[in-house]
Amino acid sequence: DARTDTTTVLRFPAGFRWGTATAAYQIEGAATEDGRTPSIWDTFSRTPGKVRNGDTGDIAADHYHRVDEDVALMRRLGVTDYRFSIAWPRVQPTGRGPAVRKGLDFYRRLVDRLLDAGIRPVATLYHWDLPQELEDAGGWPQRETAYRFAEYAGIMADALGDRVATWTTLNEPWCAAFLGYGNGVHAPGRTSAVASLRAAHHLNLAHGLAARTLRGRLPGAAEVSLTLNLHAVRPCSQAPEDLDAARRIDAVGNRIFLDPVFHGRLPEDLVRDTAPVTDWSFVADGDLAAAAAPIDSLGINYYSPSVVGAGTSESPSPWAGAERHVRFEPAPGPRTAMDWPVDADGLYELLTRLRDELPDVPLVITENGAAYDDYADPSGNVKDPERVAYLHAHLAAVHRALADGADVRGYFLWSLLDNFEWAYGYSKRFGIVHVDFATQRRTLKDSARWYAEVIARGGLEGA
Ligand code: PNW
Repeated sequence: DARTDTTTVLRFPAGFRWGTATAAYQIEGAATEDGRTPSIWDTFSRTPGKVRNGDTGDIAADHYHRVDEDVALMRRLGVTDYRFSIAWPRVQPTGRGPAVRKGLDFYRRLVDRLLDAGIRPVATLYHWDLPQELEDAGGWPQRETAYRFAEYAGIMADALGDRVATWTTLNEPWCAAFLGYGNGVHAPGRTSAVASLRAAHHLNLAHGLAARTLRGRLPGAAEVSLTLNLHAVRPCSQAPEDLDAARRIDAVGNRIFLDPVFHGRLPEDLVRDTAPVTDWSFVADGDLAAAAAPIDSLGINYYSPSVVGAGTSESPSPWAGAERHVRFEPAPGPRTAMDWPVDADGLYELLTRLRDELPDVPLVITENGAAYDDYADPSGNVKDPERVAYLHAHLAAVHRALADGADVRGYFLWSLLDNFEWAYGYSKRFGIVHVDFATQRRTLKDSARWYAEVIARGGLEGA
């Protein structure tokens, strides 16, 4: 009887998908096994000074050898979906030619285990681990890489197309292009504004070509998607120059992907802003139409908002064309261990904006979560109260957006396991399951138990 309940429940729609997310390089390890060749992240992490403490993904959470245990963990949590990524250099070591059977077998086994456990597999084809050979041939700034990606997508559709529920082409092309080729804090560590814009364009093209290939080869029920880390950007004041700074970041952070993928066009203001950097002559006839291949949903990764004003950014900057016009302001309030502000309203703002701008596109939160240090209490329970508070606030924001008409279909918590956090190595823990990297022992944190309850209840306990 609801009237005798002391708490209200923020209930999510029936059929809402509750998942966790990971990425291949961050958890798999087994970097040289079964024919896998180096990706740009192997090269980058082995280059002194690039990753904190010299950490690499050589072993990571050893997921390659612990698939059964990790799927069993998810079954305990009761997740309906699992988002993982496929390591391109495991499947197609040179980025060209036929697939390696053992590489495919690993993902076949993972998908079989998931289906046995009643968990829907959601596969991402590219979560930043470009085969090094393709980088040596020019990487994402080269058009050829887009064609190679579409071919790899076709290989995966043929191998697993009948059993993967959702195929995501790319994870966060903004990071791949602008952190990888713009400010160089991610692999391959290049610092060239024009290279970052060329990369962004070829990632859009790669997405569209792959989406078309997938659609043509998959059974009707399979979904095709793309995941973007959209920037919830706020001007620090309503002064025209601060509004213009926010517009510039929206152009080179958000609309640079949204406009090609959903409207087959480049934002005019982006072309103007970047005129000092490039004339965009690398965009060939038909590219933007190709980028706009129909897809079934949009994945959104959200961690925190950005507050900007007129000024200049650090150099090298990831903000091609905007670096001499925009300054990022430290946001007020609490921060996570990444020093990222905790601000769930940013997620609500993003979801309601997309409700208005892309009313026909179903939305999925494909990543949300936080890095915090955890600690064991005397009885050995792993406590992470800040993470529970973060997750609660962000799910409440999703619920509010749903109530206000945003078509949000699911939520994937980043991350299932503590893992290799890119340039921060193992120093930042995003997992709801603690990993002791010396023993590879997994222990549920309080947040994992909390999330299992949310899933079982189909919603959040309110006040
Ligand atoms: C995302 N930034 O990365 C990735 O998809 C995950 O693999 C990652 O572990 C997670 O978020 C947490 O970092 C990002 O600097 C990395 O703006 C950096 C940024 C954004 C997203």
